[in-house]
Amino acid sequence: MESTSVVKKLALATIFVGIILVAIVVPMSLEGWFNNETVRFSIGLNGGDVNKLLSVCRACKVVGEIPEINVVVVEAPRSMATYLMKQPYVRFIEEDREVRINQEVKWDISMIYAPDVWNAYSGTYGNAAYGYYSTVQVAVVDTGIDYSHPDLQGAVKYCIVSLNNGATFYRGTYLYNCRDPNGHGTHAAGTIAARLNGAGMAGVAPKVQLYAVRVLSASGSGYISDIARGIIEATKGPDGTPGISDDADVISMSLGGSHSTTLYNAVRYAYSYGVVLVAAAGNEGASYPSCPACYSQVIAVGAVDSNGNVPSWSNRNPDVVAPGVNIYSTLPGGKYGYMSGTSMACPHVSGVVALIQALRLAAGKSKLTPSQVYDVITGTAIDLGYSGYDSLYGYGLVDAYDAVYYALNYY
Ligand SMILES: [Ca+2]
Ligand SMILES: [Ca+2]
Ligand SMILES: [Ca+2]
Repeated sequence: MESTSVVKKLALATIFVGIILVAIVVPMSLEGWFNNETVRFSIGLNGGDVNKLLSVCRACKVVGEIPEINVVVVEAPRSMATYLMKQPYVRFIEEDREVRINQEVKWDISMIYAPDVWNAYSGTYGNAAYGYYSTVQVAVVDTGIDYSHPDLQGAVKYCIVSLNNGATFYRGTYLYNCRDPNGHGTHAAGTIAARLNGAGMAGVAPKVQLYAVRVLSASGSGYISDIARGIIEATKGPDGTPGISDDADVISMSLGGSHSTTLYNAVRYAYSYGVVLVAAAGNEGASYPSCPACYSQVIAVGAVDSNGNVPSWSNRNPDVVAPGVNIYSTLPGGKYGYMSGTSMACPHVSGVVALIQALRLAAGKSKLTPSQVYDVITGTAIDLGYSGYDSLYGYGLVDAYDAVYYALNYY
């Protein structure tokens, strides 16, 4: 009898214990089920006694200490935080989160002080500090633009196509016709206009509007007549008439070749309507820029690397230099990549011109003329190499902040 009674009592005890265990274990294990990852905590201690902490938390692992402020860094299951906070010697407990620097703004954009323009003027002039103004547009005369790239969302407003001596011609808002089968134009467009959206990279003028002018083929070559036609159509803008606010304000040309009277006349046409022309100095290591950068109406841009050195291939005697070695920018298909050349230097200056004109208009002033823009860009460039103008750097490294400051305050 006694033995059965003991067995019954044991059985009852087991059930009782079992219930208690269920009552205690289930909520803990449920909490663990949902929230059992190991995280890092910074724990402020009153007495500085780490051993007391470890004695009540066997799952805790000390990974660091800051004795000067009485803090230990501990790895423990997230669910331990509430329990540890109740200990009398714990002052505070917080997760030791990972801090990332904002890597969206790359060295080349910082090197020309574009972020200083955004920061200095966005409070007063809003989006114009990022290159947006309703009537400011940059035409990228190139291989087209991947207008659907996540970092170029909404940037491209208008499309001009002239290929094979105009045999393929289009102007309008069906942007698919200006898609970029090469990558060169998308890369240049990103340096001008890639969005400041927390991902990828950012351009010099990360809210500016673009006109895609597709005059170079998938292989990256094109006829002079097509480039000339692209320049003229960009000057006219969507309404087909030059001299109206829908005209391109800047024409960015990351291309070059020998002199052509047709090309020169197209440049003079755009210049006469107040369009600022910017072009790559060329990559032949030649003594003078290729054309259209060779013309006095065009700002010729040579390349520098991140140390401010001019590579051997950058054509000499540019007007200014800008970053053009290992430049990270957008590529078709939502991609990114590095490219080098004066083709990459040129769009930096085009972006700066867009910032100048957008901020001039936002400040209630008129746009600067092309010759005024030339004076501002060259006059505020950071002198490098031999003092004053020299054949390597021209007038120096373009400085977006000083250029904008000068354009707003001295004209
Ligand atoms: Ca971005
Ligand atoms: Ca027009
Ligand atoms: Ca110099």
